[in-house]
Order: sequence, then C-alpha cells, then structure tokens
Amino acid sequence: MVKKSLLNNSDVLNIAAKLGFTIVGFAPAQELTKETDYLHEWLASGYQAGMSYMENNFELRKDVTKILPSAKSIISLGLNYYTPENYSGDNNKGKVSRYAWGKDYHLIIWKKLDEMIGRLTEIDSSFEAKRYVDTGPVMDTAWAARAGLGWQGKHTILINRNYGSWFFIANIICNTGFNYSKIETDHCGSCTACIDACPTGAIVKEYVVDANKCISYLTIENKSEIPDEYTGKFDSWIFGCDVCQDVCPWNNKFSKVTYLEEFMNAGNKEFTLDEIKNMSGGDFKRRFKESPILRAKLKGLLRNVKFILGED
Ligand code: B12
Ligand code: SF4
Ligand code: SF4
Repeated sequence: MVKKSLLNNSDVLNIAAKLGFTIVGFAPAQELTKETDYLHEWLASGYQAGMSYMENNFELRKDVTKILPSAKSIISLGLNYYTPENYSGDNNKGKVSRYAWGKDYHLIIWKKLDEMIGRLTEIDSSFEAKRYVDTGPVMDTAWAARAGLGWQGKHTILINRNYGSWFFIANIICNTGFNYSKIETDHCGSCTACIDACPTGAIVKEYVVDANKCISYLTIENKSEIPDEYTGKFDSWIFGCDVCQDVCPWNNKFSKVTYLEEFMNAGNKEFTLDEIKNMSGGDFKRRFKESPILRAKLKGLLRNVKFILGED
C-alpha cells in the first residue's frame, strides 16, 4: 500500500507565507521537454556566451528525477524584492541593477528554504527534498511557469499578474504529491516595449535573449573586455541592467513594495565612479562581502566603470 503523505498544499502555503514567499505554486515533476528543446536551440546558437556551465547537466535540467529519484513535485516560490527607491540621476554615478542593491539573495533564500524544508520534515518525517535558487542544474523559470507563478515575458523574465517581475525564483524538488497549480497564460499580447527599449538589442527575438549582447552578462559574468560596439549604449549601468523590466507595463502597474527587511535600506544602489576607481582589493572585499557584486570581482567592476567613462 502506498503511504499517504501527511503534508498538503496548505502546510506549504502557510510556512512559505511566514518566510515571505508571497508567490507559490506546485507542479508535477514531469520532464521539461519543450523547454529543453528551446534550451538546446539557445545553446546551439551560442547564446550562453562564456557561461559554459549552461552546457552541462542537460539531462538533469530536463528530468529532475535524475537529481532526486523520488521526485513527485516541484514547489516553486517567488520572493518579491521591489522597493520604491530610485536612482539619483547623477551622471557621475554608476547604477547597480535592483536585484543587487542589498544582501546576496542566494544567502537569504537558501536559509529560508532550509527552514522551510526543516518545518515540512517536522510534519512528515518521510519528506525528501532538494532546494535550488539560481545555481545548480535546474531551470528555475521554466518550473515557476509550470507551477503557475507567472508567464515568461518576451524578455524571458517571469511576470506574475499581481506582482510584476521583481521577484526571485526558488524551487524545491520533493517526493510529495500536491494539488497542482493552473499554468498562467501569456499576457504580453502585442506589446514589444522590452524589445524596443533594450539598449543593445539583446532580445534577439521574442522570448530569446542572446547573453553575448546583454548588459547583465557583459557587466557580471563576462571575464573579457566589453566589445567596442557597445560604447555609449550602457547608460550608466555598472552591474546588471534593468531596462527591460523598467519599461514593462506589468511592473509599472503591479509592483508591490516588499515587506522583507532584507531588501530594505539597501546600500548598494549606485556608486560614484571615483569611489570604485579608488577602491583597493581589501576595500572591495569588505564592502561587498555578502553582496552579489562580489561576483564581478574588483577587476570586473573597474572594467565596467572604465567602459562607461570611455577610458579603456
Ligand atoms: C543564465 C542566466 C542569465 C543569463 C542569460 C539570460 C537568459 N534569458 O537565459 C544572463 C546573465 C544574461 C542573465 C541576466 C539576468 N537574469 Co538571470 N539567470 C540565468 C539562469 C542561471 C539560467 C537561465 C536559463 O536557463 N537560460 C536558458 C534559456 C534557454 O532560457 P530562457 O531564456 O528562460 O528561455 C526560455 C523561454 O524564453 C522559452 N522560449 C525560448 N524560445 C521561445 C520561443 C517562443 C515562441 C516561446 C513562446 C518561448 C520560448 O523557452 C526557454 C526555456 O524555458 C537563471 C537561474 C536558473 N537556474 O534558471 C537566472 C534567472 C533567469 N535570472 C534572473 C534575473 C533576476 C536576471 C536579471 C534580471 C538580472 C539583472 N537585473 O541584471 C537579468 C535579466 C536579463 C534577461 N532579460 O534575461 C532571475 C529571474 C527571476 C524572474 N522573475 O524571472 C533567475 C530565474 C534567477 C532566480 N533564481 O531568481 N541571467
Ligand atoms: S537586461 Fe538590459 S541588456 Fe539585457 S535584455 Fe534586458 S534590457 Fe537588454
Ligand atoms: S514589456 Fe511588454 S512584451 Fe516585454 S515582457 Fe513586458 S508585457 Fe511582455
């Protein structure tokens, strides 16, 4: 006889809400066939640029039972990071994209996911789970879409009809069956605002981003020089880029202020360019110890500052 799980949707929803995950959905752990076909095409086009890790573990991305053999469901969670602050508009300052204004979201979310798994295991000791946010061989956005959190906009970021797109996605692969969520329909319609506004033409066609051209890639993941063809196109982005989300009507209408303290009073919104240029390695490590900006390393951040100043 199959043992019935002691857990149900409400247990998850209650715990998730206490931890600040205001967007939650459930998907059956079936193979991601259509999504991995698109991934295959994307890789074949070289759109992963220097992120060779995207080429690895294709089978795990497609089939989560290769990660957790007992997998039955994916619990998908969205953590809203929107705050009403904005940039000063000072031309001597370099802008950091909104997701990186505060503490590194991986650190915040891993802790919350561990707490959640701990509490679910207290209810049902047979609960088995693996949790992911961003890193690891899991297609975060594809699972969030399957779990009804929203639809992938033409800029490829997931949009929720009540929150817009300023939220992180986390996924828990687990061995419990749930009542599954309804998949959200695409509400982009005839809008092309993100494609029209992208400063570097990185949204090469609807629903496809070429990382080689994306300011987010070029300022964060890229280890080389920034190609000359982008001179004058970066505005003053020195870490990431939010243009495609800033122009999206769903964000303009539906963004809600997060009530998570972790994202309030975020100190890393913008920097005077001289401040970066004068930073020592030690200053950089101290200042960005728990920030996503650490990923660019001082070398990368300096390259970005010099690029927007036209100094390289
Ligand atoms: C690699 C990566 C990047 C790369 C490549 C981006 C990309 N679109 O692939 C770079 C460095 C450029 C990047 C930038 C950013 N990223 Co990023 N990134 C990732 C990562 C690690 C993998 C994404 C991936 O699988 N790409 C592969 C391609 C094939 O997938 P895709 O673009 O989603 O394409 C899908 C659809 O568009 C669709 N599709 C393809 N073709 C077609 C055609 C049609 C007709 C249709 C209908 C659909 C369709 O199928 C594809 C597969 O499902 C995820 C975390 C994770 N582990 O999943 C975070 C993630 C997507 N990033 C995130 C964020 C926040 C960002 C930035 C906003 C950060 C910033 N402000 O600078 C930017 C946004 C840039 C953008 N417009 O995408 C968040 C998004 C949260 C959300 N609400 O959706 C994620 C989910 C991290 C997280 N866990 O929160 N990122
Ligand atoms: S993040 Fe910036 S560069 Fe990348 S697709 Fe969006 S608007 Fe274009
Ligand atoms: S700007 Fe328009 S096309 Fe782009 S994601 Fe938002 S609604 Fe969709």
